Amino acid sequence: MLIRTVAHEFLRRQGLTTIFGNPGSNELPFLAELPGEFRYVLGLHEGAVVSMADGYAQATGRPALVNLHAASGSGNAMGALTNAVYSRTPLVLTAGQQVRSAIGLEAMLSNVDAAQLMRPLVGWAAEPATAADVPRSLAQAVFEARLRRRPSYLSVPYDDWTAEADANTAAVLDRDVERSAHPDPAQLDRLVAELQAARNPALVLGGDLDTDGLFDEVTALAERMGADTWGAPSLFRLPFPNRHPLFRGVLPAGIAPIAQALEGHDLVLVLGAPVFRYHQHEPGDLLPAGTRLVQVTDDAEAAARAPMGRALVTDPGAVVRALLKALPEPPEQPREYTTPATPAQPRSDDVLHPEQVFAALRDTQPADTRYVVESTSTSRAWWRQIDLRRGASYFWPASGGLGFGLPAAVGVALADGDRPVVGVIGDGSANYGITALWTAAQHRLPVTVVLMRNGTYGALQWFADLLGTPDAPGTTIPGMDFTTIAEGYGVTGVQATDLDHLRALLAEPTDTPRLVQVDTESTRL
Ligand code: TPP
Repeated sequence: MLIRTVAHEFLRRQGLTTIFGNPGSNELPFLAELPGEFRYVLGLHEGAVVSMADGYAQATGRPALVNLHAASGSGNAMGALTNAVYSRTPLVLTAGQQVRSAIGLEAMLSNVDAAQLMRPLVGWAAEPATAADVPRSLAQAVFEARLRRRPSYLSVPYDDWTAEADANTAAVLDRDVERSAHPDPAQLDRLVAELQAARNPALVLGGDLDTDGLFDEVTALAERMGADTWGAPSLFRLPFPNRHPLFRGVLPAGIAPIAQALEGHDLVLVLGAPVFRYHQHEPGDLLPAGTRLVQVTDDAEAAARAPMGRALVTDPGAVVRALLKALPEPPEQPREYTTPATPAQPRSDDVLHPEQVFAALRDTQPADTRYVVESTSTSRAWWRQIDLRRGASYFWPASGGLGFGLPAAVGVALADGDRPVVGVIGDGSANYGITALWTAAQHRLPVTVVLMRNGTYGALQWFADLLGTPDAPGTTIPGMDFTTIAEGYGVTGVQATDLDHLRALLAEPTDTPRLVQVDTESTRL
């Protein structure tokens, strides 16, 4: 199937079969082979095209589709677009672009920076990075226009339309996005019916739920459903007790491993998370064959850009509470938290395995400790050992940009003196936020920084294996002593000499900042 065929079918399913346009050469491949029910309404200047579409959309109460010619046609449309912006008309503007290989050399009719041209007026503008992403981007343009009630704009290189589409590209055909300020009773009834009809539903929970204080309520929901429960990939807050018997872990951040993890589930309910925050490129099917996905989020942009599934854009907390009311209560069962595995051992005696460090934290720190974690290659070890049973216990750099951890640990400690705060910080990461130690010292904050010194950018070494680039430079960082750096900022710095020493250090409560440096084995994610 061609990309064009998928796009036409998507537009047909969305009821966008009337195209208002004024064409040029770049648009012809999109307009070719239009299915019979499409109608093309030709306007003789783009201002008239946009205003016709604006009137049509306002009178039908639905989005309208506009097709413009490259930069010149888009430019001509701008004056008329100002009306659509202030009437909040959901116009979906598409424009033809030169073929990809000709944009950089500015062949005639290249729209040099297409998205930027339109940005002051439209709510969302883009040009897909690859042909395979055209159908999803078109869907995003449609949903953005609907959700924001503002025109959106998509520029498409014309050679994309005749590229071959794969099965993942076609997943967009089944997409739909609905929005309501409060969950609509009909939407809720449908969701409850879907959950009850599902043979083996799964829950995927995102960081937003913890931000919204829903930790206990989503735990009750998982128990009510008896559902296998995952943390969303690239999880920045933990919304569920990680040793709960229903917890299956944090989903890996690759396409193929997510589909593998969700195998056997006919319905996946994603609450308070994007679908999905992938990281490493591990291509594969988006979902197991036959698995349906429903996303509930108040992040309209995340709903609009997802590659698959149905989305309800509404308050996830209200949906959780409504589901708790609607789903029957199962017989009460004692909650038996799972026991962590025995920590892995290091290969040499002069370092600790990260799992030993995390087990030491688990055993020595009070149960209500808050952790800010920026130690990138140790996340598997972390989840294998730690035991977090309360909300607002875990904070992680949500974009993957280092430099959050150490300063955020200081911020968390400043916010609330009632709960102990531990920063778990890699020796690479520490350098991006090290000056926060000075602030901690000045405010005499009772924060503990556990500095994991493995002498490497471990996560990059993991990536080097994945990408087949083992000779890339810049992944080792020997020769740093954070105890003396800490002292320089006025923070007590101690080196843990072995596991017993580390445990003894951590067992001592502190009312001032301290940095505990521990030499660790470089492990893979
Ligand atoms: N610069 C910023 C601001 N953010 C980034 N994510 C990177 C660079 C790339 N990066 C990702 S992980 C990483 C780097 C440099 C290594 C971090 O090393 P460390 O904190 O020691 O953790 P390890 O991977 O060794 O566990």
